[in-house]
Amino acid sequence: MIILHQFPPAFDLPNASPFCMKLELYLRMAGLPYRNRYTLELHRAPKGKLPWIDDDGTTVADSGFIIEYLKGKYGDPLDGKLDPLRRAQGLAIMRLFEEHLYWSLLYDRWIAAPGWEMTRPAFFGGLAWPLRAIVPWVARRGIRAELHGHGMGRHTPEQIYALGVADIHALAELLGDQPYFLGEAPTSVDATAAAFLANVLMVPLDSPVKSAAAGHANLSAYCQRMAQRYFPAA
Ligand SMILES: N[C@@H](CCC(=O)N[C@@H](CS)C(=O)NCC(=O)O)C(=O)O
Repeated sequence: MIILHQFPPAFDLPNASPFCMKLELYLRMAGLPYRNRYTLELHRAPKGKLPWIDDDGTTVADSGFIIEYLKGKYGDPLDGKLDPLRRAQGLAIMRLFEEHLYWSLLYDRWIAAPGWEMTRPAFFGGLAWPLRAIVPWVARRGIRAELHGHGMGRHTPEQIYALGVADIHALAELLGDQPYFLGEAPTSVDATAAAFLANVLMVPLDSPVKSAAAGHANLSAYCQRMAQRYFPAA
């Protein structure tokens, strides 16, 4: 049995971590049975980040490597028939979400004041005093350092939002009027896309990035479609 180690759900989403939600969505899309193990214990994660899996004693970390592992062991019902061009397009779209849009979301949730007012109680409200005062401060300092290291954190707030908004407009064009990002059938890039878009559109935090996404009817409809298909009770 695949055990999925991920953060506990928050914000009425299957997961407030887009990477954790991506992997759970992939497991559902691929029809693979799994059990959730909700955890905050990053020090037990093989790479110090969530998600990771334990598959009957085999541990794999990082959503991308996990999906490659799952494809190798259980087959590839989602991407198996994609031609090289579609595969390349899927990779480029995935990287846009995970390696660029992600950083403006991180800024919005952890550094901008309205986001932090939402994130702090949602992620740390359950901690006992004095951890409730210390842990969020340490975690936020770490995120600030990561944003600085990446480079996104060196921009002004206006520039960070402009970059996120540009990503959203490009993604809306790429989806166009297709039901899924690579056409008529869902593929693994939709696990990334739906997880990230849900984490923009379905979180109670107003921001220029969310407004831009909400302004694209195709992105909102896509998000609803994926939620109804793969998380019908959520
Ligand atoms: N490339 C990784 C990214 C995972 C990731 O960044 N996870 C974040 C949550 S969204 C995390 O665990 N952060 C904790 C930390 O960095 O301390 C993947 O695809 O799994």
